[in-house]
Amino acid sequence: MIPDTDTIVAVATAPGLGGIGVVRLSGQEVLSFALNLAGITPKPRYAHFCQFREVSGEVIDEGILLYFPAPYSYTGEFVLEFQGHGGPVVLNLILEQCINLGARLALPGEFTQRAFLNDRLDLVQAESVADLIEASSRQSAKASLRSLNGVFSKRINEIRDRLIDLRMFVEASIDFPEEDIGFQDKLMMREKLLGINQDLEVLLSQAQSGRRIRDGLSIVIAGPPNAGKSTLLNAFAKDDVAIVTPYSGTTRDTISETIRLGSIVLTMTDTAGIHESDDLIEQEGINRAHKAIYGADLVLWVVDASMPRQPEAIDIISSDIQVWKIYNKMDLAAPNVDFSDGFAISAKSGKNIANLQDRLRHFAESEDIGEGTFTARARHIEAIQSCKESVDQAFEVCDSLELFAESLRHAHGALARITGFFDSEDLLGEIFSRFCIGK
Ligand SMILES: Nc1nc2c(ncn2[C@@H]2O[C@H](COP(=O)(O)OP(=O)(O)OP(=O)(O)O)[C@@H](O)[C@H]2O)c(=O)[nH]1
Ligand SMILES: [Mg+2]
Repeated sequence: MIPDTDTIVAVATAPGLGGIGVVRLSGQEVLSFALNLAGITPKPRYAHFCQFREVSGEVIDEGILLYFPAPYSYTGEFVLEFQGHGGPVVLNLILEQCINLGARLALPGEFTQRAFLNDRLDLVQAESVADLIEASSRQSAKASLRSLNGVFSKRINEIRDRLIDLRMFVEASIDFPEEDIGFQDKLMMREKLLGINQDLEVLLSQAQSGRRIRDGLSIVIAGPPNAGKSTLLNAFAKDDVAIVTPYSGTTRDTISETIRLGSIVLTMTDTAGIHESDDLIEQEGINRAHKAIYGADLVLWVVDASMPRQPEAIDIISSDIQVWKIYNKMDLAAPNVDFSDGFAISAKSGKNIANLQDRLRHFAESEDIGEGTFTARARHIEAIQSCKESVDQAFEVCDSLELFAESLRHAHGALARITGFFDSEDLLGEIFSRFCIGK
């Protein structure tokens, strides 16, 4: 793709009132804007205090002018920043002046897209800029910053380099068949592939954890009807978000709420009670409950502690999904009920809810696996999975060099999609259009 090189402009600070507002310009030629608006030719990376003027000479605002010559700027182009007062009218006046002088209003994410096109950032880093801005918890902000600093990209590139290394060997063997590859070579190839496969598995689980940090954990409340699931959601939300009645089968639609526990953000989803039902509406609710459970990071399986023979989660939920058993209505439970395989609460009175929240917070915090943690998106996970599938495929076809080479090529392509090399414009457009304007 050939980068656009026209000069783009946008208000880089958030809309609304603020002490300071920044109008940012990027392009091949920005010095004329400084001359026209501020009457100076700024020194690189020097804070000039000056007045910003309309063409008529009338002063619009005063503030700091900064100039970053290419390639040492955010976009890798020539960048100019007008830092004035943060009112929308003032900032729009500066913006209008820039547009009158020939700049074009930037599209969402266009500054970061240019940084990517000018090799200032790879795609993972560019995405982490948006993730950092949108971070809803301290944990996800820290992890986004690590992605921005290249922690995730470095891991991908290490595996990519080893794939390239193996590809070079295999392609050379195909191109020069007279140098027959022997048993030892094949053994070496398999060993290298095994190493790559193991690293991909680690990367996949780290990326999945990074995805959970970025999106927040998904906690699903499920269980038999009338156990107090909606009451539990309301206790967490500290609000009557879900309808609670004494009747079984009250909840049909899934109801999701964002829950904050200190610096942790969770999405908590209440679902319809799971049981055999002839009611069409209830059946649909139960289908939705199963779907929510399937996508959950953790299921709180709520049962009524005052009722005998409550269904077990294990009969309903696949074993690879984490489940905590919650005995609700402990206030009504017989004195001899054994809660040792779960956690006893009373959602209605709030008893033990604070303890449950503490445990959930610890569970969420355990996602933070230290300095190596980074944020990842569903797109990255799909690409790593697809790379792994091609590597698995390569194992199966390693008797045929051509097929082996082809599988490695696919694996390489899948990894390259993550950092953005060999990518289609469609994908790039899709990613950058989700940014805010001015970034
Ligand atoms: N005594 C007591 N009653 C509770 C407790 N939690 C919920 N209830 C009552 O149990 C009944 C059912 O509560 P819900 O929260 O609607 O139960 P649910 O699991 O969402 O029910 P469905 O949506 O029908 O599956 C209501 O009358 C609640 O007030 C509790 O801890 N103790
Ligand atoms: Mg309910």
